[in-house]
Amino acid sequence: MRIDIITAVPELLKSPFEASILKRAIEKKLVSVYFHNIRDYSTNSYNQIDDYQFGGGAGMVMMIEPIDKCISKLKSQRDYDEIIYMTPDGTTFNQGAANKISLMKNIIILCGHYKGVDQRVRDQFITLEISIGDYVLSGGELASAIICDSVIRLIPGVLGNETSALTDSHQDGLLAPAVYTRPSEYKGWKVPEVLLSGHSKKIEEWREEDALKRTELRRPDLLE
Ligand code: 6GU
Repeated sequence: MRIDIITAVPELLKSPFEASILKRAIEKKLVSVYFHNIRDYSTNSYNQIDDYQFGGGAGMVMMIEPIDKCISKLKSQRDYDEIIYMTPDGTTFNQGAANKISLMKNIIILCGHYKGVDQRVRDQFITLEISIGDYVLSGGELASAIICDSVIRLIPGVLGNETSALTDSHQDGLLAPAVYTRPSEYKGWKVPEVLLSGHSKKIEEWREEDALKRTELRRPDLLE
């Protein structure tokens, strides 16, 4: 998979890809991530990428021309499955969307800033608009890092144990059950007996029950 990220603030975005699981996925060539600084596509001598909005009002708007130049160049080099715009008024991201994106070959992610981008960018180039929740961030950069993290860890070979992504919270519509490790007793606090029993069918039943109980308690909306 190839991910091209277009941003005005690449510094805000790079470090998550330089450590841990994402770094290893890139090193193993299971994914390639390229950062494109929108300022490099500015067409005037001030490196301007935003301007006042027509009709007046507070906040700058990202101009169409630098974004057009960047997206058009990328599109001339390969086909893209989706051109995604990160915006608080997009469709709320979830595990289902992550699963779907993880199957794609090439995607572009455009990070909005300021008041957002000129509407014509959205009308002409964008195929998918994503929000990560009902709150406002100062830009799409951190949101796009979240999308990339959730998508990249689903690519086969990225996680050491292939099955572990399948047992995540949300992957089957339920929250994940509680987990424990050694010691089996600490300051008198015990691990549930069944997990120490070696009885795999009973353990599986306990986990299913715990997942359901947790979901009812914490996220009843998921069961509707
Ligand atoms: Cl994708 N961008 C911004 N700026 N704020 C957000 C968001 C995205 N998702 C939730 N809040």
